[in-house]
Amino acid sequence: MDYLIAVGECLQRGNSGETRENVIKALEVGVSHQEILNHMLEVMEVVGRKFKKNELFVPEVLIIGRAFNVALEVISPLLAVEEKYLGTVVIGAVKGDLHDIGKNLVKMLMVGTGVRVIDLGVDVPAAKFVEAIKTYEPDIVAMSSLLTTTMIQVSKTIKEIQKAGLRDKVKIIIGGAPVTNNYAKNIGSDFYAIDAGTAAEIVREYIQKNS
Ligand code: B1M
Repeated sequence: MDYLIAVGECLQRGNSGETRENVIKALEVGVSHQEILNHMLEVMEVVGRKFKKNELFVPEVLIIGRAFNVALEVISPLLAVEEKYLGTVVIGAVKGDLHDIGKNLVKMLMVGTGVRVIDLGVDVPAAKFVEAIKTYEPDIVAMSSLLTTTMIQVSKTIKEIQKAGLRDKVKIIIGGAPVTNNYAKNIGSDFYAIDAGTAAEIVREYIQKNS
């Protein structure tokens, strides 16, 4: 029985219990934790691509993301700190915005690229983003806005990051239904992503080029 292949198959089906079981069995027969993680990340890359092409839908991706996190809990203690993450992303829905389904999808697919994602949650004021940059020193700050009325908060947050002298230290990616590429350019964001798959791809490319 190839437990590594089974990990990938169960993960793709979103079966948390079986994914976890096969991760444990793979470790028992001597597959390295790094090999398991790499395989899981490959699966998440496929998931991201399928989601982008509408071959997978929101509930499926959320279930697969949960299975990924359950399996990651088994592997995490085995990963040395320095090999754990390729980079760090701080993510949140901006002040006044309580929508988190899209943000959580973005987060899950970003985790699937091998980065550490610090999730600040919803209704995140600019000051909290600034504080998080100081604390976690992320490579990228990701902001989600689902309301036309909260788009302005994305711009305000970028200004606050600038005021705090931290703008050069991070790249910024923004998205959410009312946000557009033009808006992103106008307010000085580095990247815009129309959906979670694209956001994860942008992060993957940036981190790979700069790590
Ligand atoms: Co609200 N809501 N909602 N809502 N809600 C919308 C967004 C709305 C379009 C509905 C409508 O009127 N047709 C409308 C916004 C109109 C506008 O401003 N243009 C709206 C409104 C008005 C409101 C309230 C004001 C309603 C009220 O109280 N009068 C209120 C505001 C609350 C607040 O935030 N302060 C409100 C409340 C809520 C609920 C709490 C009930 C609930 C949220 C639950 C939750 O998130 N936990 C809710 C929901 C569920 C929706 C709809 C129905 C679905 C949103 C969703 O999760 N979509 C939505 C209508 C709709 O979209 N059909 C609506 C699925 C999700 C996967 O898509 O979040 O767009 P989405 O994410 C996408 C992309 O946008 C992108 O990737 C994802 C897909 O891959 N993306 C990013 C998102 N973040 C990104 C970040 C990135 C990159 C891409 O980089 C960092």
